[in-house]
Amino acid sequence: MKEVHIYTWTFCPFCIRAKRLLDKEAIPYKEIVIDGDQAALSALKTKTGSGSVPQIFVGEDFIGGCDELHALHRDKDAFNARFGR
Ligand SMILES: N[C@@H](CCC(=O)N[C@@H](CS)C(=O)NCC(=O)O)C(=O)O
Repeated sequence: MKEVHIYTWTFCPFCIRAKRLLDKEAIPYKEIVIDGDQAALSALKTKTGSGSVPQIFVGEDFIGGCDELHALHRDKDAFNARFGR
């Protein structure tokens, strides 16, 4: 399985919800908390086009945020394929 990274703010409900789904699916991930780090958020926006958190990556592939993760999860085969399992 490729390494999963999730960029978050500590008190972001979308981040908590996204992590809950990854936990439920037993997908290990590395969390990068960027509370108050505008430079980090701005760098993410340049890279992905999104200026919100969470931002989820599988390897170098950008999955999206919480909504995209849950939409992907509705198709189990696509979800598992995307996470390489
Ligand atoms: N549709 C996004 C919404 C995420 C979102 O709105 N996150 C808030 C924090 S809880 C945020 O980043 N707000 C700052 C902004 O949108 O500029 C998702 O599903 O991840």
